[in-house]
Parts: sequence; C-alpha cells; structure tokens
Amino acid sequence: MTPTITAFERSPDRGKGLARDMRVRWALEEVGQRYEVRLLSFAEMKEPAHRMLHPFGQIPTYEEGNFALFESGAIVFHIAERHTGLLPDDARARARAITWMFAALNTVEPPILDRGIATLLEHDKTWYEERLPILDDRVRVRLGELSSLLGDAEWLDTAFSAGDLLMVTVLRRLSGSGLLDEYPNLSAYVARGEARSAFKRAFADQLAVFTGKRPTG
Ligand code: GTB
Repeated sequence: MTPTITAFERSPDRGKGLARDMRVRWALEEVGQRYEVRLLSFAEMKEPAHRMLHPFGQIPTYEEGNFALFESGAIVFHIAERHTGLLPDDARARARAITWMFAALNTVEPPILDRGIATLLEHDKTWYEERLPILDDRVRVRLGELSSLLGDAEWLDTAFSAGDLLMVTVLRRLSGSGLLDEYPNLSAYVARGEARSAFKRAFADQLAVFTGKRPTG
C-alpha cells in the first residue's frame, strides 16, 4: 500500500527542506518506497480531522490505510524497520544506529531548536542580543563533541543509517547561522548526506511544492 504523508502547503522556509517532512521523504526515497503527500494549511493542521492523526496538530504524519503515525523520528524508524537500507542487520550495529537516531533528536536537536526559535520569534526582544551568544555556545558544545566523534569518518557508524539521515537533517537546520562552518568535518558530513540521490529526490519534491514546478527526471 502506498503511504501518505502530510507536509506544509506553504513552508515558511520556502522550500529549503528544513521542515520535518523532509526527513520522512528522504527515508522513503532511501528505501525506494513511493508515497503520496497531502498538503495542509496551518488552519487545517489544527482541525479535528488532522488532530485524529496528530494530537499536536502538526506535520508530518504517515498513513498506511487506517494505520497512522506522527513524530518524524517514529515514522523514520517505522520505515527503516520495514525496509532494508536504513538499519543494519547485525543486532549490535542496529542498536547503535537506533542510538544515533535518538541522539540526533534528543541530544543534538534541542539546542539547535532553541536557537532557531530565538532567531525566529524573539529577535525583537530587548534581551535577544545578549541571549543569542549563549544559545550559540550551547550549540557549539554539541557540534564540538559530534565533530570529535566523527573525525574523518564518512558516517557515524560503519555505514549510512537512519541515524545519519536524522543527524544530517538536524544539522541542516543550522544553515545560514555560520555555526556549522566552524566544524569542517561536520559541514562535509552534511554535504555527503545532501549528495545522496535519495536526498536530492526528496529535496526536489518538497521544493516543487513551493515553486509549483514538478521535478524532472
Ligand atoms: N517532534 C515533532 C516531529 O519530529 O515530528 C515536531 C513536529 C513539528 O515541529 N512540526 C512542525 C509543525 O507542524 C513543522 S517542522 N509546526 C506547525 C505547528 O506546530 O503549528 C518544524 C519546522 C517548521 C518550519 C521550518 N522552517 O521553515 O525552516 C523548520 C522546521
């Protein structure tokens, strides 16, 4: 059955692939699973029909018939478990990849999110200029640790996994901040993720929502 996901009808990032449907699209492309997309306005996300799928009235969601999921990490995990290509077969390597999925969402993303919210919603506050460097430094702590761990390796563990997919999407949220540039190996890691053909297809599809131009090829 072809799954259906939800995404913004008008993404605030104007197609930069920073909203969380991007990680679900990328996972589906990695495993070669076709999917449909239902686009929602902000008002539609808060309506009872959508809240039946997502209790917090957000995107993305994932539906297969009458089976529905919300939370991008849970959706990527579901896709990774049901197909080959995103989680290793070896039990220990699989557990390590799942650990990286949690680390991306639960350890690395929170300070990046705090910074993003401040720049988006708090830039007109009197204390903003004082707070931003504090938030930047909290992000730097995690980036420094991740950078040391990654070293000159290609991926977080022995092969690309759902852990890398989530980590790359989390790090991409720093685009335009200049923070990632301070860690050349992390910039290169993100670039490696973005160079994957599955990423490119997912990116083109979410961009087409904004430009109205269907991707070719
Ligand atoms: N923990 C949930 C998950 O991982 O799925 C969080 C879901 C979530 O935050 N969804 C956001 C949403 O629906 C879209 S992704 N927001 C509307 C609302 O809460 O009313 C967050 C996001 C939005 C926009 C950009 N951007 O434009 O750069 C980046 C990220």
